[in-house]
Amino acid sequence: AEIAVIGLGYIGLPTAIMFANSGFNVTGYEIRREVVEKLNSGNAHIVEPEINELLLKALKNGKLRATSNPEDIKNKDIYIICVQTPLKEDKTPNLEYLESAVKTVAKSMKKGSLVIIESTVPPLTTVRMAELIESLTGFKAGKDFYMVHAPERVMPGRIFKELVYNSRILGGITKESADLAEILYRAFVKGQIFKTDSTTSEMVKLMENTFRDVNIALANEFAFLAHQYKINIFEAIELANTHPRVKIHIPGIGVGGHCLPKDPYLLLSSAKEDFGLIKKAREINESMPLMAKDLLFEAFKMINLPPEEAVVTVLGLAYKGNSDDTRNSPAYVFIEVIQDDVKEVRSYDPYVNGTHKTLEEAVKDSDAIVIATDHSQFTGLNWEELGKLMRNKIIVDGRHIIDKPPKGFIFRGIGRGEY
Ligand code: SAJ
Repeated sequence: AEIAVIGLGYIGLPTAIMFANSGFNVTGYEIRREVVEKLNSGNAHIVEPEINELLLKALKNGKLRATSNPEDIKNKDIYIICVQTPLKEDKTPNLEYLESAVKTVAKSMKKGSLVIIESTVPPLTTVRMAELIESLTGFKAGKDFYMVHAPERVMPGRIFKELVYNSRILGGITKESADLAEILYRAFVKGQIFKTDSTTSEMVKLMENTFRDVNIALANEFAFLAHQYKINIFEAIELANTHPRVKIHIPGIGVGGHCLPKDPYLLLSSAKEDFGLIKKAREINESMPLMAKDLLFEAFKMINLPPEEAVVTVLGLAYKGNSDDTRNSPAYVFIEVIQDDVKEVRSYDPYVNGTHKTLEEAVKDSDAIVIATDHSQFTGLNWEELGKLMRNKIIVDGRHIIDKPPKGFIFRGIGRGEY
């Protein structure tokens, strides 16, 4: 069967590569021409273990080709849509990329095509997109074409493993649609495959990330309380988690990435009413950079340092540890909320370009270090040595990198109320 993958980003490209290396003829459609050129010459535009080797293999075998020309994806048997579904300024879903991809597919497809949406979408979207295709083609959904929502569930950094071993949800607009998609994904999926209707699978995907977001918000609220009761929340969480049915998440400076900050809003967006819990959790998580700011300014006060004279070094810009991904990273939100109040904000990240190339340069003569990402490189640092380079010695730990506060420092940390 011939496959077209629409959108060659973090999900589309690995998916296209997997199908190509499973023997399918895959055409990857991407509107960014520079990405298409790069890919066809064997260079992936995203960082992910194994991606370049697997891409080269697919290209060498003639199984994969990228294109910006819609003519190249005419009359395919299968269309897999992997475009982004971001939020607008007002936090409502921006479905313009999805709609434009669906319109491109409607112009290209034939009778009998299977159309799959892998993008995370608000509940009811797949059914609506099937109606859009019906209106543009005159085809009847479930009879002249098949449609499925097949949400991706992979974690950046582990994509090629998780594509194979994670279990998968396939939500068909008809049972036959889901059955066809199951045959397709079995080409490389070794995990379990569960079939359902498309609105259920849309909910499942959004519930997974909302579950994580709400749980992190709860941990963050516990951390907030720990400062008032003067205890170390990490000790308390460890003890609570010895209960067989309790698994508290990790509090921190914020929740970033492409999914967790937006999916709870997508989940609510098709509903007329809700209870408010999910929105409140988002508010809590979005406010965490401000909590880090309060801790920093509390430390300034202790040494009578006027904030407008302070030089602050942020360690870590990526949204999570050992990653170069900065999408919605709380580190940038933190920088934004302090930069007008302090003299200078510097940054250092081993995977991302910050203001300084080395850690030593970044901390030299600065007054405070704020840890915003849990890179493994930051765990074993010799803080006392680094402290010698600094003008004042303040550390604000936003990611629980430091367990025992280093000597000679004023130490503040999210959830560390025991000082
Ligand atoms: N974080 C915390 N405390 C925690 C866990 C995470 O503050 O206890 C923060 C992280 O530092 C980071 C953010 O949350 O800033 C998100 O990180 P993450 O590791 O939770 O998730 P992502 O965004 O990398 O990937 C998630 C995954 N979803 C779930 O674990 C339910 C992944 O499986 C999904 O495929 C992905 O979203 C997606 O694409 O939807």
